[in-house]
Amino acid sequence: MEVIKPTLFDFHGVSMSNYFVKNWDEVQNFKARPDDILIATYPKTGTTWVCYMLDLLYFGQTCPERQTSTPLDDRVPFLEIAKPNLPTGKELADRLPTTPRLIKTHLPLQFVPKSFWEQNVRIVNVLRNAKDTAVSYYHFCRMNKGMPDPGDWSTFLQNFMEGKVVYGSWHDHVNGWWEKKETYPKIHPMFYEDLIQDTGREIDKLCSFLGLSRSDEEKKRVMEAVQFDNMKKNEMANPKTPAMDFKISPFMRKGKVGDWKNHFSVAQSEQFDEDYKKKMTDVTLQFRTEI
Ligand code: PPS
Repeated sequence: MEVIKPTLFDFHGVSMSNYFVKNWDEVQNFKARPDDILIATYPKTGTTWVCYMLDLLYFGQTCPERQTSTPLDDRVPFLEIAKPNLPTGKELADRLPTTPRLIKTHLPLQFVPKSFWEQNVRIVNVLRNAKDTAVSYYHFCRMNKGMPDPGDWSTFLQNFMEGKVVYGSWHDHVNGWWEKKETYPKIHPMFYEDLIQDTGREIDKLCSFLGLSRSDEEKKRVMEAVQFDNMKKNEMANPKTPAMDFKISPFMRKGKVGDWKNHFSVAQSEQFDEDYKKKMTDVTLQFRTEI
């Protein structure tokens, strides 16, 4: 069935589109388990990268056939997604046979089902600088019929700054998750830029957050598999749906820090920085826009 290009609407104060809120009640009533791991991110910040990393760290050795038999999207369901004629993310999560269950979400903090907090679930929060996120999001909306029409780059950028994109304001999303860490210590932030700079170090930190002991050899294997070029070639490790037109833009597009410089004009960059300063006042949260 053809996917109808969705529109944006205000949903409890956040811009959303139908496929991500259609299953709202079911999602809100999701029953998390204490050993679940939630990967919580704003879109386009490295979610798929970290999902794959986690899947390999947990199941790469014990269940290698999973790597070739099951697409990553089914191994790590997208909790709130509800697309026509497909199982919902919530159904896929309920059906997961693994322990732990790896579950991904792009929900802003205030929309996360309460059972995750009640069960004291460990959360990996992936973060990426706003400029590269905006660029990646723009190309994703261009190629994905499941996302609202982005318009041209300057229109999209303006909307991104105003939070008029699916999942709302990057600034609010990121600030919300960052602040939560103060009262909920089981959140592990991972910066995309750090991952690019030293994947091995970030895998070590992730393992220590999760209490996982993995041999150097195993971690090396994971590091190799999650490299951009290897993931790009691996059809099971990144999304592929009829809604996505890779001729317009691949999902694994560039995987770089600083691609924003190829998109932002000087005036756009200055305006963005001005706006950013007003919204991002917590000095403990620093992003790198180049490395
Ligand atoms: S989504 O659709 O919101 O889940 O997208 P998400 O996975 O969060 O982000 C997609 C961007 O992450 C890049 N990516 C990677 N970069 C470096 N190395 C690896 N292994 C990797 N895997 C995914 C992907 O290319 C998208 O970024 P851009 O800038 O568009 O290339």
